Amino acid sequence: MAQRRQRARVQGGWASAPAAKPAGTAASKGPVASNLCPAGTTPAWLRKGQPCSQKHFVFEKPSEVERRVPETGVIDKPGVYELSKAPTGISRVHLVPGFIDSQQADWIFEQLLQDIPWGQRAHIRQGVSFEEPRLTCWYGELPYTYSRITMQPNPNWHPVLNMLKERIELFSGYTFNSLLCNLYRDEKDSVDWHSDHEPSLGTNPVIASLSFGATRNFEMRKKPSQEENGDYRFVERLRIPLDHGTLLMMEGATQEDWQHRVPKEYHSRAARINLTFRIIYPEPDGVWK
Ligand SMILES: O=C(O)CCC(=O)C(=O)O
Repeated sequence: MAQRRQRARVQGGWASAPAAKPAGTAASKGPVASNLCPAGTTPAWLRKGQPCSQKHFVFEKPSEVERRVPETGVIDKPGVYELSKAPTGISRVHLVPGFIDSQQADWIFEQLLQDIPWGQRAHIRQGVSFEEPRLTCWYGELPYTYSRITMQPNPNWHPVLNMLKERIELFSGYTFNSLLCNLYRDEKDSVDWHSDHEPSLGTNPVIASLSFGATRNFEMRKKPSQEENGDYRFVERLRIPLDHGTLLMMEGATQEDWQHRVPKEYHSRAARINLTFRIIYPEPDGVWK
């Protein structure tokens, strides 16, 4: 992909040579008082001594240095990737394509598509209500609040979800108690930039994300430093295509230092299910507000 770049404006302009000072002024005592270009300012293409009736370019230092937009990195091979070490700590993802083999994944996808009680939630932003561009369902003993939506506790785990949770626990060594399911019905469904950093997830949350169905791009961008004042133009970016049966683990400072999204696609896409297993901690009084 061609690299986009932010060009600095080169400041300067076409200027006339300084006009000769009238006789009788202090400057007129100098060696030359004429409309010839002053020594040192004569452009190369003007013959020495040629009247300086033409304008020439006066260069001024650029006000900002050229900054390149870093190229988006792609993670599409199995492995553990350290994304960054700062500011909060190590951010790490672990990509496991084929965690569920494709035949099993086909069957699981169909079961979940049919059996999960999918629903469309609405957000209220600045007094305006709008529906999320995807369907969701929450499982867990505790409620989950994100973007001012509260998903009520739902302890009725589907047996297929229980089986998947156990497989991921065996693989990762973590014990998950909650699950947010997302159904992207087609290319128009998406989730916007966000981090999974709600207080109920604790510090350095571990998220295990399992995908079924159509491949969609999971995009990540590093949060800008304080000096950048929320400007994301020059931050590091990553693209991770998540396909049928792929597991992606996010760990360490990933939620603190990075954001992620699944953008809409321009070309048609079939349905995709994403399961994000999480660990939710109860508040001391047992209720998350
Ligand atoms: O669908 C995905 O891969 C990501 C879902 C997600 O970002 C979330 O549930 O917080």
